[in-house]
Parts: sequence; structure tokens; C-alpha cells
Amino acid sequence: MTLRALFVIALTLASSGSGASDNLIISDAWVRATPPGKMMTAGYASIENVGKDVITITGVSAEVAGHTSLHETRIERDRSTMRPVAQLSIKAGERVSLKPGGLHIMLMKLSELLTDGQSIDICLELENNDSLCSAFSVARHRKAAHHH
Ligand SMILES: [Cu+2]
Repeated sequence: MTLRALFVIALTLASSGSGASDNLIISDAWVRATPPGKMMTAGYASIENVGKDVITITGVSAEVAGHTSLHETRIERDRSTMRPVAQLSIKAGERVSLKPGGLHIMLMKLSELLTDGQSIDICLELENNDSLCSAFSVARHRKAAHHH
């Protein structure tokens, strides 16, 4: 076997191995600029599973935050409340939107204020110990929606 053939096999193994993180496409990723005096904020994104198997997100992390978790906002008795979401499963072909008023990434105990124009990394931890990190741009409001 030639060296080149071995190389091709190695590449194939690498890309067909776990692969869950390769099958998640993150778009429209943004984090709200920190409100005055608050060391917490929320991140939003659209997450699409382009693979053939369900993918479960079991946690989130960000270097700028001491505590990061998945949250869901719900309206209960006319009041908006948030509760942690232990995990989020995305079916094959499904797209889940993390958006204001719904699912979001909660960033708490921030080590710095986040201002418009900045960019921070947030990582999604997947159930097979895979993780997927992506740049989230900091903005006061979501930019005009993109439809593809
Ligand atoms: Cu929250």
C-alpha cells in the first residue's frame, strides 16, 4: 500500500468517526451586549443537524463566563421565567432556533463586559464527548434576519 493510500484512509476515518460536531451547522450566532451593570447575558443561534442521526447537546461553555447553561424562557401567569434545560436533542434534518423569548445560552459570572462589535467563542458539548465551538458576535440587537 502506498503512503498516499494510507493517508486517504486516515482522512476517511477521521471524517467518518464520531462526526456529530461536523453535522451541526451553527448560523446567526450572536450574544447580547451586557446590559449596564449586569455581568450576565444570553446567546442565540440557529443550530441545524445536517446528519442522519439525532445529536444531543449536553452542555455549553464559554471562556468569558464562569457559568454557562442552556436556558428556556417561558411565560407563566403572564410573567416571564427562565429555567435550565439539561439537554437539547436535535433530530436529523431539524433546525432549532435559540432566540429571545425561547431557548438561549445563558452566560453568567462574566469576567468582562461584552460590547457591540466584539466576538466570543461558545462551545457546545455533545453527548459523545465531542464539542463544537463557534464565534458569536456581540450585538445590542439581532441584525436583520437572513433567510437562505
Ligand atoms: Cu436564561
